[in-house]
Amino acid sequence: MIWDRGMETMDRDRLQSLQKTRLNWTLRWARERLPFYRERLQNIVKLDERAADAIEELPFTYKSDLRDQYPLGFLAVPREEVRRYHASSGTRGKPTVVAYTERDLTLWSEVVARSLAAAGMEPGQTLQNAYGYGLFTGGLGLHQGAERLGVSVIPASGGNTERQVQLMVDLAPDGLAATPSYALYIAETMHHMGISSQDVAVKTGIFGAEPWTEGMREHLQEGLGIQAVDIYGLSEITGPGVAIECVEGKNGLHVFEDFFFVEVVDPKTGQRVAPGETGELVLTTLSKEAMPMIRYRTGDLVSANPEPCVCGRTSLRISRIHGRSDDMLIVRGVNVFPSEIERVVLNQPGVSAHYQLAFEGHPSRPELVLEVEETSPGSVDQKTLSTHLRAALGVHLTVRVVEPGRIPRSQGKAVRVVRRMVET
Ligand code: DLL
Repeated sequence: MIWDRGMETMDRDRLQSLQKTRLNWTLRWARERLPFYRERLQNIVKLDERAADAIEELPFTYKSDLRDQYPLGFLAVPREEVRRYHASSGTRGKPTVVAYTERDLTLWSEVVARSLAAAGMEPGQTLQNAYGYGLFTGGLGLHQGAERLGVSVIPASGGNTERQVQLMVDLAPDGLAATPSYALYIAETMHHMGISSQDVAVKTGIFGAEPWTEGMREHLQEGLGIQAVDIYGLSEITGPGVAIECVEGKNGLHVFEDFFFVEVVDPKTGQRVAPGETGELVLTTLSKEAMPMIRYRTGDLVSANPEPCVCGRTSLRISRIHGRSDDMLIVRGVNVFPSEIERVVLNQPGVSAHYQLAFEGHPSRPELVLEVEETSPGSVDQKTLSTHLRAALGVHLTVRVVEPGRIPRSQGKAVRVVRRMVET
């Protein structure tokens, strides 16, 4: 179902003209209200006819700028106009606080409502929301968007997984929203409780907030008996609902371009890359009042696809997030993304979908160890797994097979890489 057909299927010329108007509004708003942007955008008065090209002249905004302005240096409205605050988890350093006006919350609900509809949810259905409620944008973000769509919400939040499964049996939700790693844990818990996918009504999975692979999608679809789509977003831009796959295509995430302006740039040079080429996603908000963001460097690596989609939406699609530039691991000089490792692990028979990467040994010569779980004693063919990893990554990785249940289960964003270095 298309929630806002007018906007979501608008022809590209009209969309671009709308973007131009909104870009100019955002520029004016940011310059008038934020010393940070006033200084940076001094010489830029108005973007011309070719606004989408002219924006390339503007400087980028980095996560470090938000940190430097902590807590509220990017707040463009008086405090009394703020209706909500959220914060990033801060796993990679100082957290960043984000703020929303009432209008920002309404627009956010709108994009989440569109997202849920794209995923296959319909008014009158029920969503179990297993994203964490609190400062994280996942819980409340999905919640308000579901209500906007006319979907009833079970605000289960993350954790308490057996009760989560019981709620799925008792209240028969049609959709489950969670991180893919937590959905995996829910599926496993169902299995342990003797509950099969036939005992629950869930048909739609809305999974995101962390990287995941096609292999993981197949695994989750099979385990839970659902159709699973990928949802993307980030606190600095709004939260979940910046982009989502449609259930018809499941091939790239539609960005809601009437609210977010998309660029994909070479992370080193900052120059735009061609459609289909991988680069860093850069986003500009087009309607945000409380915290407008201009050319925000997300750190997320994607490629853009401007081709029309089977679902009828006309928006640009971005590929699944290949990973973040700062998730990249360097193993003996070779760049490796955890998601590449996941792809190999999930193709390997006898290995569970839970895995973890650990840096071990002395800090001067750390060794990266991949820990995988066997599904039953002796089920993992370690040699074949090592060979496949080497072929895919171009570097040898030590594999350690552990017994089922040994790898910590995720209840939110999975911690894929741990450090167990010995200081001597
Ligand atoms: O994770 C918002 C969200 C909540 C998205 C629920 C989807 C569902 P942050 O905590 O600010 O916001 O983290 C944002 O998470 O820059 C990506 O690196 C990563 N991320 C988010 N969605 C995906 C996804 C939320 N679908 C950061 N695939 C982003 C891969 C994702 N990574």
